[in-house]
Amino acid sequence: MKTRLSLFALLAAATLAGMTSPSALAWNTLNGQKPIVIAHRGASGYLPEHTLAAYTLAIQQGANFIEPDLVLTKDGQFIARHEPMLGGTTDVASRPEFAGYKTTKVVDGVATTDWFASDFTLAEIKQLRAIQPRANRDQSHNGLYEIPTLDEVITLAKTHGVGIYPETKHPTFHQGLGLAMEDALVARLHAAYGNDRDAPVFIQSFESANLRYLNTITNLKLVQLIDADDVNPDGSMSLVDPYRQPYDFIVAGDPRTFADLLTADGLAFIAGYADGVGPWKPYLVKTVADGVDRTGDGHLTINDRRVDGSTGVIEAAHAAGLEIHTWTFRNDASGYGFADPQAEMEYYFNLGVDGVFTDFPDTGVAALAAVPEPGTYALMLAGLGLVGAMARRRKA
Ligand SMILES: [Ca+2]
Ligand SMILES: [Ca+2]
Repeated sequence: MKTRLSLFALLAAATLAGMTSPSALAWNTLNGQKPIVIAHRGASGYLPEHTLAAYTLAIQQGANFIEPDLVLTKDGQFIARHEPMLGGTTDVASRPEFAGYKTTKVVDGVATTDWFASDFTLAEIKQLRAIQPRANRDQSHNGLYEIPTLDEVITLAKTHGVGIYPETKHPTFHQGLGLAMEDALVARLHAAYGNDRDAPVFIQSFESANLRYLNTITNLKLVQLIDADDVNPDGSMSLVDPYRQPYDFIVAGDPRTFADLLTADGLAFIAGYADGVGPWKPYLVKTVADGVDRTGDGHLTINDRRVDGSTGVIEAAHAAGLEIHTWTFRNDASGYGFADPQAEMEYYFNLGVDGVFTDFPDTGVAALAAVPEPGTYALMLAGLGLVGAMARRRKA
């Protein structure tokens, strides 16, 4: 008995001295820090996306970062919208005064007929109200909220002490309209946060050239997003235009696909200008077809595949010195192989991602809380060691 107690004390001492695996004492992330929960377009699962109301709810739910996607108005003002088109997320279609603004533009090679933010002044944008774009989500807040500017989002984030994670949307498209995003964005962010790598700011983009340019004008952290068109029935990634490669690569004649950017060479390229990489989540987790009908609908589809650990992308990104933030986690549409959206995020946290984008920040926060804090085991052993030592002392 005495020997066993001493063993506990020894183990505890060894653990505290860091002699055991460092992974038991720190998060499995790039720098051993706790992962972050990024509110994707705000708490967009609950309220119309990219509104101050949706961002505020995300902050109340415990998100570490709020995400404004950015497009430019005719008068060069940044507003938070997922697309340069306004038809899907605002009430513009029901505003006869703006009927004449409906037009066709080519966005990343695709002819698109809609109302475009770049044809509206900020004053006109402020007359619109946000709507919930997903039919399966709560429509009762439609028509209540304005479209926020970047400055309004920054003020909100700084007031509440959370970070911001702005995305430059379609920079090549904007450039073609004579609306360059990068210098203006950096000027705004430096004014608010300073030119500081440790500021609570990540700038993200699906394009590469604009991030490479940003790297020459700011120390703020940059993240290369990695897209795909779909996942094939065999679990492999489907790469079809315009989701096949960064649009600036198409313009420049660079043949590399998004998948190519996740190879060792691709990650080394990204590490030359960015601090992190943001792949769509199916790039990160292996799935296996094992004949089990997990959805119980009598058919075997990609949704029935069993998840089987890391594809190696997380480890390769970390080896290249890159943080890895993945997307998008949704309570009303969990990913292949997962029925429970919280369990899905826990799985990714356990694999070592540095952050997750979710429309439901409360579920993200719950998932993170459900993953055992590193060091818990060491503290438990230390506690047992202490109890053992006290027991021995009483006996003596
Ligand atoms: Ca985004
Ligand atoms: Ca099934």
